[in-house]
Amino acid sequence: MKQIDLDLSIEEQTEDVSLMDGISTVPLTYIKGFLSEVEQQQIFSEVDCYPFDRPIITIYGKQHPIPRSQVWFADKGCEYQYSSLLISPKPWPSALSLLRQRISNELQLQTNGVLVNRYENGTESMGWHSDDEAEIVADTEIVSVSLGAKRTFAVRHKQSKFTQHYELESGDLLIMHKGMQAQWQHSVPKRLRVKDCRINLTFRQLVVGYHQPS
Ligand SMILES: O=C(O)CCC(=O)C(=O)O
Repeated sequence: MKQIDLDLSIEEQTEDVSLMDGISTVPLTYIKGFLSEVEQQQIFSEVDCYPFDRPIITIYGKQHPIPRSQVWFADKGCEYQYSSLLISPKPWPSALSLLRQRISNELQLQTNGVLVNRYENGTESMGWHSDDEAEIVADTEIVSVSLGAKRTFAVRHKQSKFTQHYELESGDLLIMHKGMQAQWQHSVPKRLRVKDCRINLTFRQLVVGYHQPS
């Protein structure tokens, strides 16, 4: 993830702009309320035990903790590179393993890792980026599931800058399709009025053994 994660002290004021350059369709599928209340509770009851970390990354020569916490759960051999850090996979917790199975059965999408991001409140955020790491299997979908506080998910076309906002609520699911990472960026801007925590799960398919010496 080559992202600019500057922890700006003000909310980012992004505006939706109308159709430009013939770009009308963001390559996304948005399913509201994919998770039942019970599934949400199952995940919430585990989340406090997840081994969250707040990696320090270097931006323009200065060190910054990322403005949220995260943990990477994945199959063996699925190391994940974040900025210059190589993150080893932790074993799947049971509720996320069940959700991975549901995504496979109902959406026919195979994944072998999930990045969990925890935004304590609206002061925490994620900068503009694409999930275009080399270890992600080319042209595979990325499935994003949200829990907890409602937050804006912003997408922006790399060339035209056409921007679209989705107000994601607890239980919502997004599928980022082929073309999304090559042509678009996404972000979770600060929202200072949001006081509650949000959890986001992005299920991905990595090339097994990509970072392991042969
Ligand atoms: O929190 C979100 O909705 C987005 C997460 C994200 O962009 C990522 O994991 O790459």
